[in-house]
Amino acid sequence: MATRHVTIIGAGLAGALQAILLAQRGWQVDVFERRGDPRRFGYAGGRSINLALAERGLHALRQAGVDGNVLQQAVMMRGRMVHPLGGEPQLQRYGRDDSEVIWSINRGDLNVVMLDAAEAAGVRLHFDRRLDRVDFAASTLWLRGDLAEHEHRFALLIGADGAGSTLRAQMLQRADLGERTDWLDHGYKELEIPPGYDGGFQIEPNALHIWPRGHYMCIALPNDERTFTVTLFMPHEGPYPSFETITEGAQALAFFQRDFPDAVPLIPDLARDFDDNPVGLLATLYLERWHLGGQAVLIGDAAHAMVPFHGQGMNCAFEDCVALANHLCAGGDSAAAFAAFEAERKPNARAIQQMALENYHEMRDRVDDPDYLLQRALELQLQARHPDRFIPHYAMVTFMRIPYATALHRSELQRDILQRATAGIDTLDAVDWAALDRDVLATLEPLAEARA
Ligand code: FAD
Ligand code: E0Q
Repeated sequence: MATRHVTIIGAGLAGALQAILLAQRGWQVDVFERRGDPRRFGYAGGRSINLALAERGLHALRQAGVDGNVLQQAVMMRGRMVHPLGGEPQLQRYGRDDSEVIWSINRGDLNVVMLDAAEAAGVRLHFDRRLDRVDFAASTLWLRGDLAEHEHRFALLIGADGAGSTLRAQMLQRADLGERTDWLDHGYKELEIPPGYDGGFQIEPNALHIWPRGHYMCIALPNDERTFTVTLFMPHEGPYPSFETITEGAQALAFFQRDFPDAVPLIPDLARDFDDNPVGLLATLYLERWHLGGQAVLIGDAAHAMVPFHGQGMNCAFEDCVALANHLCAGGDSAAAFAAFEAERKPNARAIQQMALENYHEMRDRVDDPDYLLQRALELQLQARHPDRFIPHYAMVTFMRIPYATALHRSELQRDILQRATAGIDTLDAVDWAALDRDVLATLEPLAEARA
């Protein structure tokens, strides 16, 4: 078959992986990236930002053959270390054992591993090239970079240019994509925990740390250079504490001394980090249509940005890449491939967007609540009793690759079961196991993908 050409906008997480997967299957791939080459100039900003990589994303990296190089630089996270105000931190394991864990990976390191693999697979990477506009009728686009304008003819366009996608804006000028953005009224700020005096991690490395405080929270993920990236999430506006009432480093320090006292000695440059780093915005982006005929399609955040509270945005974007490569290589024309891709992925993106919103409430307000802990303990018991039917919500999202929509549907059924079983009781000793087993068998079909 003749060589097929594709042009990808964005060499971030989704763009780089999509490029590898198509080049490995014989496609000629050009990728245009607004920023400079992170392998030459360091990753944008130079700050260490990390992400949680889970089974969905890891499986996609396996398809591209880069999982080994990525995991080498990752830090295992066994669970959530919850830091209550005035109490001792407690580890809540994510899974049943160390086969059920997630990985903290530096965004820049991950990008560099994938860019190297893309080049090795024959991808042509063009840095300092920002998409400016597209003429779909003439199959031509224009990029800016190095103080000049560059013209490029394309056959197929894939938009992996993130939540603020320029390609999406250009597609919107041609067609109504049914776009809607729901801004979250909370934002975030990143801070850093450096290594201790001995050069080691200052707190437990193999965990995702959370300081839940009701309407706001902090989290910290480990980096392999023995630092942690701390993220404070809180409302933009409104009464103290908010980004409106805490605007500078000195105020942030006083706020941390009040609400996160155990974190203060860990973050020596807290006030300066707070002043230097911007407040990040968070939103959910819904699109009715992800493609323009057979010419252009959106993937990752460009198609379905979500709030970060389930740690699944990148994982979902990586699943998109595998799905799109499969549809494009299935033999039909590109319009059919894009339509099939959208039909497969849109319901699943919607499902994880919803679960991500729900997880914010859970993380900031419920993880240190006795009722929540009772339900988590009961989930584990039910999984042990019915391993093929009852799989905890977190495990379906994080350790399995069943469609997100299936995970959401089963989670809703399970939530009802848990509520029926724990109504009016405060210890597992009081559970009516015979009735509960009947409820599970009647409510949940067996799941073929389940692991005993
Ligand atoms: P991006 O990673 O944003 O990449 C887009 C690329 O396109 C960039 O390189 C950009 O420079 C380039 N670009 C943009 N415009 C143009 C243009 N006009 N021309 C050329 N290039 C352009 N996900 C997880 O799975 N786990 C987590 O733990 C997690 N934590 C998160 C924490 C926070 C605070 C946030 C905000 C997000 C988090 N996410 C997490 C989500 C994750 O960051 C995104 O889902 C992921 O980066 C999406 O990848 P992408 O390739 O679609 O977009
Ligand atoms: C994970 C791993 C930004 C972020 C990333 C995450 C998670 C959370 C809370 C946040 C969800 C969880 N979680 O612990 O349930 O599993 O990625 Cl805030």
